[in-house]
Amino acid sequence: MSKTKMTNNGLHRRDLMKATAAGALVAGAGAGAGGTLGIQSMVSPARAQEASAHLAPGELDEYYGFWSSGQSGEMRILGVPSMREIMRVPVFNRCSATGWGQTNESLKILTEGLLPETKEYLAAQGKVTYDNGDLHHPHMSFTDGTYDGRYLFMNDKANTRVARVRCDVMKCDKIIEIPNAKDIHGLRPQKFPRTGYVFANGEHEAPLINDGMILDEPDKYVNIFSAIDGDTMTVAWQVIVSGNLDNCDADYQGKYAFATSYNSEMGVNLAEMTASETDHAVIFDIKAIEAGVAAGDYQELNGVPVLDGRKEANSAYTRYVPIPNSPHGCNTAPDKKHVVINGKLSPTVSVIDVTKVDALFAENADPRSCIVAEPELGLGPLHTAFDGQGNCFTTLFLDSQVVKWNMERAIAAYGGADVDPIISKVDVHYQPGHNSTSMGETAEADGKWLISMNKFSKDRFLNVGPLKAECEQLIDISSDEMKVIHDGATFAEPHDSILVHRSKVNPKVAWDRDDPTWEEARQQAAADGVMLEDGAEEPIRDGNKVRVYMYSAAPNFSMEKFTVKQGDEVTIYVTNIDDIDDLTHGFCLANYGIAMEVGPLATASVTFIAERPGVHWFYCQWFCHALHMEMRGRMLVEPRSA
Ligand code: CUK
Ligand code: CUA
Repeated sequence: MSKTKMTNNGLHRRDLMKATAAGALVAGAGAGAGGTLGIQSMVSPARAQEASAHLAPGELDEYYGFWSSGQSGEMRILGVPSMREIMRVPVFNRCSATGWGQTNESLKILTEGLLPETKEYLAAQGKVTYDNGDLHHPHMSFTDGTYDGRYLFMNDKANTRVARVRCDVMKCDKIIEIPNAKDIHGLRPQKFPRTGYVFANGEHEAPLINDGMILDEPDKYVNIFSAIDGDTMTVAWQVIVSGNLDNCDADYQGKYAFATSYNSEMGVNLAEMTASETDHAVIFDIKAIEAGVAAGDYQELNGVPVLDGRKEANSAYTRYVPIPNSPHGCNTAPDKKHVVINGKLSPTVSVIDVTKVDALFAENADPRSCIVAEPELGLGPLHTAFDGQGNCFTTLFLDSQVVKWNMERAIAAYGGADVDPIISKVDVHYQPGHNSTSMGETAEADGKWLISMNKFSKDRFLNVGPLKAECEQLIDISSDEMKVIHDGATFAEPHDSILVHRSKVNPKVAWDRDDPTWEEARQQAAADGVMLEDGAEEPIRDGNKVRVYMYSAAPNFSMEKFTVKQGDEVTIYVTNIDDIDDLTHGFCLANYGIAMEVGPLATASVTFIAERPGVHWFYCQWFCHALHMEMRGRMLVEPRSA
């Protein structure tokens, strides 16, 4: 029998007293001088915020949530806190609705950044681009430590690409394949002074020149860290590193980038990869690397300066901070001072103080001297988010929990003080990976909401068969007692999200007619003596190439029919001259496998071989008008023999 008295509900009496004392403390703070509010009043601010998550029909969310979709390859936009999915933005996938991957405009973006050897490989498959991707990390561009609403950047782990989405129209405008690296995983933009660089981790190791001359010789494999110029979407420089790079982040000073690195063993199977108890956080000195590039201390490979930052090279470019044990997440705190390295196989997170990083580059420096805290939080810490008030929220994959802990207390405990950094834990369902807080990866973290992105949903939703959705939970973090207030089901498999205050984002309601997206269409039309928004009366023939220019204005296409010959290469340009809010038209050519979205004032085009003779209806596939069903016309294809 324990000496500690138990109360009826099983709580230790001591714990109950502690809870009451904490409650009194918070109530006192909330009520101001002389306040004597009870538990009920202490809880009510949180309940008020909880109520604000339930938006009435027609009410708008306070935050844009930009979501990855993992192996679905797209980016998604949710409203937070309602968790309503508002839009899907195709990026690395093929989209039936918008024609992404089929229109000439999207194919230009999907193909122009591919490496020559990739184009060759794809041509041998009868393809011009990949049609899958694995999009893990969507992050917005920064200016002076906070989101600036210009761009979102995101990685494709499956095919080693990085994409950019324009926030003014929420469409992807650039995709590049990263040479030399293998399988881009962690991705973060530079926070200061601006983006600037987009840092991207090559996760998987391979020979630097991967032409088959080196195969099963893992000791000759390398890993590559890339800095991409976010304005031009070109690779500025790369650094060869030791170990597999996982996640990354940047500081608020513009001096350093950080990456977690597992498999310091450079093993190629599970046993080898997890043999060592210690792996690393790799720190990249941006100025030193730029100076190295300027001084010519690199080899040029595929047009990119590649510097040697391997551990054994002991260069001025990198430092390797020993971290237990296969660390995963890498998160810079809004205090602009601390970077949290999440232990994954270790129950700890390691906190780097960025003001102690300069000293790591001195001769014989202790490589762990930048570590100022290493709290033990629970099993499987993967990612950490922040509230801007000195508190951190770490997902515990194995424990299926999120733990709230205090940075200053963790630092004090590491220094020997008898304090527990852990404030509270909450169960999530189940096995969380990333989490994100409102504005939490910026200096303007506001501590309102936390999303826990859980890998398993199990019993949380109606059973839909063996393949189940993931479960994303909205957590109210406005008080120390974290409260799960919403489950959201999502399809395969969002890894990461950011919550951006709506004041940072201001998309257009219609395209600008001079948008660069359809520059090639504009030039071709000019060469044909046609204005895109006026269309042409008849198809314009140029040998066996036929160009059809039409405009759409609800509920009509400007052509009710056009005639081509079997075997012609036909390009159809559709310009939507409706400039009304939300008046999107589509163009679907039945039994030709063709469909595309044409937004207000946009032009879209598609090219195909008219190999099927006969009558083929084209119709508007975006419900636009009471006479939407009538918005159609005929393509007449004369048979070759005629
Ligand atoms: S990784 Cu997926 S849970 Cu790709 Cu950001 Cu950690
Ligand atoms: Cu235009 Cu439906």
